[in-house]
Parts: sequence; structure tokens; C-alpha cells
Amino acid sequence: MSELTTANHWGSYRAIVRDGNVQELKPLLDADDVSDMSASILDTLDCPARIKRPAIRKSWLEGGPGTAGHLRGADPFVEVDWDTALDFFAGEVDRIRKDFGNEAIFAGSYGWASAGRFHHAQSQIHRFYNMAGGYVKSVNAYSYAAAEVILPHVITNLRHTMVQAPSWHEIAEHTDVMLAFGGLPLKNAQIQNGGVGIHTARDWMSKMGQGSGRFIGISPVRDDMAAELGAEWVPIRPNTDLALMLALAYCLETTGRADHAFLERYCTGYDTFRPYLLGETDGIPKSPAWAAEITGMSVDTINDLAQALSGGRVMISLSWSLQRSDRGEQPYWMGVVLAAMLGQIGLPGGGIAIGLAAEHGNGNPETQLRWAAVPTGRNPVDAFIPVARIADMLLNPGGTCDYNGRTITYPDIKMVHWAGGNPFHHHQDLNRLRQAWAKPDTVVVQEIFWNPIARHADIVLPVTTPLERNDIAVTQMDAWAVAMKKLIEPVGEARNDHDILRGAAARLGFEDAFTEGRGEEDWLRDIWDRSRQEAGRVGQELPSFDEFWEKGSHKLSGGPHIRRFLGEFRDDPDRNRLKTPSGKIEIYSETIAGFGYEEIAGHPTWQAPYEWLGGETTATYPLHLISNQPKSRLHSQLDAGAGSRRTKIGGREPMRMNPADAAKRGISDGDVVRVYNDRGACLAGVALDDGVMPGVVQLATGAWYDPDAPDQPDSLDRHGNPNVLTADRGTSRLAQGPSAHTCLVEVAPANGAVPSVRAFDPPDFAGSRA
Ligand SMILES: Nc1nc2c(c(=O)[nH]1)N[C@H]1C(S)=C(S)[C@@H](COP(=O)(O)OP(=O)(O)OC[C@H]3O[C@@H](n4cnc5c(=O)[nH]c(N)nc54)[C@H](O)[C@@H]3O)O[C@H]1N2
Ligand SMILES: Nc1nc2c(c(=O)[nH]1)N[C@H]1C(S)=C(S)[C@@H](COP(=O)(O)OP(=O)(O)OC[C@H]3O[C@@H](n4cnc5c(=O)[nH]c(N)nc54)[C@H](O)[C@@H]3O)O[C@H]1N2
Ligand SMILES: [Mo]
Repeated sequence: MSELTTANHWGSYRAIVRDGNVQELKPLLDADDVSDMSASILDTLDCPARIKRPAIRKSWLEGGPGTAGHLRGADPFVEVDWDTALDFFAGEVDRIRKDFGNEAIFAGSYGWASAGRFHHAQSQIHRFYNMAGGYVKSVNAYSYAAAEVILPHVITNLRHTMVQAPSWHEIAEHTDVMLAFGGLPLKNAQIQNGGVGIHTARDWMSKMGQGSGRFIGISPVRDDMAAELGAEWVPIRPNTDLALMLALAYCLETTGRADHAFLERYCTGYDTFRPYLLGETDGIPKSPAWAAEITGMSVDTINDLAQALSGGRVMISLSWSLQRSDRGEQPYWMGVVLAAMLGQIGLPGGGIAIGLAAEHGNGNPETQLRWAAVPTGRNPVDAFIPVARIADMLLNPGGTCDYNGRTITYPDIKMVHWAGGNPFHHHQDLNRLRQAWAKPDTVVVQEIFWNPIARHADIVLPVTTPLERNDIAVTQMDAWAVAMKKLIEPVGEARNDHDILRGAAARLGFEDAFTEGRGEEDWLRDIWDRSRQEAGRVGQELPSFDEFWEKGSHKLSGGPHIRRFLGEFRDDPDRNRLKTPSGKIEIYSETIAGFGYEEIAGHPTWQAPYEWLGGETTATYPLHLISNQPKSRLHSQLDAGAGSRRTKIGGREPMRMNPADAAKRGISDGDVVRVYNDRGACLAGVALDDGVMPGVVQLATGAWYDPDAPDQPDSLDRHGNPNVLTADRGTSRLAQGPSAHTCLVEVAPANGAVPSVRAFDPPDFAGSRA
């Protein structure tokens, strides 16, 4: 028996390994893991959904590239040996680049993959394609695309808001009132891209709950604020936060509480914004009465919130979810304006917080180090898309898209390659994505499981889990480094991403460049040693690789607990200018105004979202669907595992619904229902919950898409994947981010026999070859 350390995005573990099997995963560093995933990790390791051998889609194998793309997701597979699979894969890369150029290969490959610096699927695939002549990439993240684009125009870059996010420590000590738009969901704070040493959020939330600070959660769902916080819940119609913020700003301005000295010294453009706020430009004062109509809140509630803003040190907190909606740039911009009007930006515990509790690291009061990574090299191809424009690109080769002041022309993609992400989880309007997905000649996927992305591929290459390889788990957002040790031999014929790509590189003649002559251990040492040098530069000391590996984990020494986001700017705005054009906070942006997009003016303005509870479409689709992050898994990862399957209702993804909405429709707790709109339909299992406001239903993302008729264009999803319902529309022409949180649906009892869920079964096989 041996005890070895391992880690993943949701925690660090001590594994008990006996006779080549992992018997148990125990928390390595802390027991406070409210979303412990160990059971799911273990029971999916060798489950029926695990991909054991390389496989090729039958029509593609028989007819060659470009054959029956519409059958992707419906065709059976033929299992092949590795040489055959790699010959086909490398052959396609070569054919496409010769015949069409590297601009015909899309390898943006967005997704979270697994923790571990070396076996990081995105680094590996991008390194590979850079050496193969380049690929079309994607920019920005599904998480916060709109924020990434708007924030640098008006205040600072998103990365800065993450690594300098006010720490829990600072909030507990200094914040008197926090207005948390979108809440501070504890479930989300349990994970971190790259790994988590000790989960800190829950303890801090308890501490803050016991302190004197007042926490107000503004959200359609009550448990977006952890019980520990003892917070007040103020329900709001989804996607109307901007109107509430405007009304709060209106109250500050009209009662003489706006900090004009701050606006004068640190901001530009308030003079242009103020007439809009007061209604002088459009005849509509953005008053509490005006906002009450839009938000569904009472005038009194809005006035009370405005009063609360005079309660001492005030923090405006914006969840990332706010900007994954139509015109999602706007509440972010207005959140900044509101904080500026309060004049506390740069003071401890005051100002603005972005993405607090969205992940473990934001708020985690720990030291940060920029760790070394696998070098990916330079991409010779310039073409790119905003990440969520994938279906648009595939459907409209040669078409254009506006993005942040420029016009992008969509390349004509012949080959798509994904490693470490699941667009059939993450993208909106899956029926549309399936149409788009039928277009390319060839789709290559490196996956662990027969999940929907693997099923929609032509060439499927089975990949190891982190338990089957050696690696290092680190992230800039946590103080811990954990040795991820190989616990077991690869399951079936699974290979590491690096080894798969090395096999193709060998066929294409650049194996040595790809590997630099290094094996796994050499790479780990190289990454560690380069990180050690970087640590030295920032006053940290890392042990030698051997010492670290032997010990299994290492904690960096402590850092400042009070970060004072934008503190230097506040101290001296002339010397520490922001990187905005004016060097100040831009309440009015000439740059954005200059783009001439009617949906985004030069300052924040309210416009009704394309779908919302106050609009006309509510006659047909009267419920707003919140498809938020799942508590029981990470996106679609480990949906086949015990932890996630335990939560299913009638085998379907649970959908929470207010009892009043259910009663109107004759729906009871535990019923299987049909959720639908013009874009699609899925089944789900109902959980009644008065913590979801009336008019709203909440169905988390990540149930493996399970089309009932996979050869039909608009199939019912049997399992409860909300992305058959969401719209594939960019937030605006500014960022073109995903707008998943803008979505109306109707719900009805699923009368009669309902098809059983087959998402976790392997696909059909039509034999095997060599
Ligand atoms: N409706 C709706 N949709 C959303 C969201 C929403 O709020 N609502 N949120 C969006 C957000 S914020 C995000 S970040 C995305 C997340 O979207 P993704 O990051 O694409 O989702 P994951 O399920 O994490 O996909 C990772 C995939 O990589 C595989 N994998 C894991 N480790 C490895 C590895 O080492 N190698 C390889 N080759 N594969 C590996 C897993 O099996 C899994 O299929 O979803 C977005 N989609
Ligand atoms: N357990 C777990 N944790 C995760 C993830 C996971 O898959 N599982 N995913 C991680 C990833 S990739 C990301 S990007 C972060 C995402 O972090 P967030 O974007 O903050 O996460 P969400 O869960 O989508 O949204 C949080 C809450 O915002 C509320 N909300 C939605 N729309 C609106 C609105 O218009 N107005 C208001 N006021 N509230 C609204 C919803 O009620 C929702 O529960 O989470 C990370 N954490
Ligand atoms: Mo995300």
C-alpha cells in the first residue's frame, strides 16, 4: 500500500493505492471541502463512459473527410489502434494545411481540462499547432468575456481585478455594507482553475457573518449568498441590475451624496453621464419609481438600498454571471460608476469587487506567484474569433463580425480539434451548434469520456485522467503547490495529451522540437526550476524539485492581507495613472462612443435585454431560466460520477422552481418536466424551492447533452442541458461574449412515457479495426 498526493481543480487529495488500484481519496490539506468530488473521481475512473481505445466515426472512416458531417453525434464508431488513429489525425493536419492553409484549422479548443502545469491540454494543443504552422484561435473566456473587454476601457484589466480582488480578510475587517450583485455563491468558491490547497471561503464567510458588516445579496436565487453570511436577500428580475444601479446612482446624485470631489479627481465623463441619469437628455429620470417597474422591486426597497449606501465603508460586488447576459458589459460599467460615485475606490474594504467567490482564489487572502508553464510558442496565423462566436464562424465562412471596434472576417474552417473542453456543454443553442458542427471536413477530439463532445467527433483519441500521470498543481490564485503523482497505469489504451500530440508531431516531422528531447519528469523539473527563479524575484523561496516531490506539497509564505484594489491610484492618480485613455476611470468613454454601436453608448445606458421578464415574449415564455454553475460538479466534468448522479431527479438534472409557478402548471416536487422555447427543449426533474423567486427557474449547466433523436436537427434533450434553450447571441458588438443568462422558457409536465437517459452509456460501435 502507498499513500500518494494528487490534486484537481476542486481540491488536493491523499490517495491510498493498493495493488495498482486507488482505494480511497482523502482530503490532503483540509477537511472543509463542501463539494468533495473524491467519490466521483474514483467511480468514473473506469466507468462504462470511459474511452478505452481510439475510435473513428463510421461514415468518416468509410467515406473519408467531409462525409456525412450531419451524422456527427448519430453515427456509430469503429475502434482502431493508435497507429491508425494517429496516421489519420496527422494526415488530416497535413492535407488541410497543404490544400487550404493553416487558417482552415480551428484549435481554439476552449475549456478547463484538468489541473496540472505540464499535462495542460490547452498548452499542449496550442504548442502542437504553433509548430504545425498555426491555427485559428479564440480570444476571451466564456466566464467573463464581456468583462475582459469593457473593463480595460473604463478602469483596469480583468486580471488585475482577480489578483488584486479585495481579500476576505480585508472585507471582514473593513467593510460595513456589501451590495453583492449576483451574490457570493459559496458553491463556486470551492474550485480553482489549477487547484486548491485549503478551501478558505466558508470559514471567512462564517467570520464575516458573525461580524458587524451588513451583506445584501441581490439575486434571483436566495442561496447565492451562503447561509453562513447571514445575508439579506433582495430578489431582482434577472438582467435588470443595471436599472437598479442607475436608480441608486440617481438617489446619490439627487440627495447630494455623490462624491463629486472623487468624480472630479479620479474620473472623467461624469458631466456627460449626469444629464442622462437625471433624465435631462431623454426625459426619463432614472428614479427608484422608474427602476421599480423594470426590476420588479418596490420603490421602498430601492430607497432602502440607497440608504444603505451611506452606511460607512461600502463595497459594490459584481458576480461574473452578471455579464454573461445581453449587454453584459453594461452592469459592469455601471457598477464601476456607482462605486466611483461613492468615492471609496482604493480604500480598504470599499469600492468595487469583481468575481468575488466566483472561484476559490478571488478573495483568498494568500500569496500569489506567476508559475512557469509549458511554452506554447508563436502562432503564425493571425485569424481569431471571440470565443463564443464558434457556431457563427462555422456557419458563415467569409462572413464578418464586429468586435471591440474592429471587424473580423470568419475563416473557412475545414478541421476542428478540441482537447480539454466541451463545447457541447459550454456553448449556447446546441441545436444551432449541431448544424454548425456538421460543416467541417474533420473533427478531432482528445477526451477522457464518451461525453457529447467525443460523440460529435470523427477521430476520438482517449486521454488519461490526472490520476494516470505525474504533474504539478499550482495556480497564481492559491498559496499551495501539490505534487500530482501517477497513481495507476492508464485505463484502457488512454494516453497523455502530450504523448498523443508527440505521436502526430513525429509523423509530421517535428517531434524533437515538440518534446525538446524531454520526458515527463524533465518537463516537471523544468517548470519547477523556472518557477523557482521567478519566486526568487518576488521574494519567495521554493524548495528544490526533489524536496517538493518527496514532501508532496509546498505552501508559499504569506502575503499582504489588505490589498486595497487600486490603492496606488487613489494615493497618487497622477503618478499611478490607469491604463485607460484618460488615465482615469472613464464614466464616459470616447473610444467606445467612437465605435458607433447603438447598443453601447459612450456611458452606461439602460436598454431592455433581448429576452426578459418585462418584455413582450413573456406571453409565450414567461419564465426566466438561470443556467448557473453546478454545485455537484465542475461544468460537465464528473457528471457521470456519484456526486452528480445523486442529485438527479428521475435521472434528470434538477431544476429548481418556485412553488407558486409550479402550482400554476400542475407540477409537483419530483416531477419530470419539459422545458422549452423556440430554440429547443429538454427534460428536467423539478425541485420546488421558495428560494428561487417567482418567474425564475434555475437549471445548472453541465448535464451531458443527450439528444433523443440524434440524427434530427432539433432533438429533445432527455437529460436537462440548459444550453439547448439558451441563445447564441453575443453580449454586444463590443465583446461578443456569451449571454447564457438571458433566456426565457416555458415549463410543462412531461406527460406520458419519457425516454430514459442514456448520456452515460458508451455510443454504438460498428466493430473494430486492427
Ligand atoms: N448555459 C450556460 N453555459 C455556460 C455557462 C453558464 O453559466 N451557463 N458558463 C460558461 C463558463 S463560465 C465556462 S468556463 C464554460 C466551461 O466549459 P468547459 O471548460 O468546456 O467545460 P468542462 O466540462 O470543464 O470541459 C472540460 C472537458 O475536458 C475534459 N478533460 C478533463 N481533463 C482533461 C485532460 O487532461 N485532457 C483532455 N484532453 N481532456 C480533459 C473533460 O472530460 C471535459 O469534457 O461553460 C460555459 N457555459
Ligand atoms: N461548483 C462549481 N463551482 C464553479 C464552477 C462549477 O462548474 N462548479 N464553475 C466555475 C467557473 S468556470 C466560473 S466562470 C465561475 C462563475 O461564477 P458566476 O458567474 O458568479 O456563477 P453563476 O453560478 O453562473 O452565477 C452566480 C449567480 O448569479 C445569479 N444571476 C444570474 N443572472 C443574474 C442577473 O441577471 N442578476 C443577478 N443579480 N444575479 C444573477 C444566479 O442566481 C447565479 O446563481 O464559477 C466557478 N465555480
Ligand atoms: Mo467559467
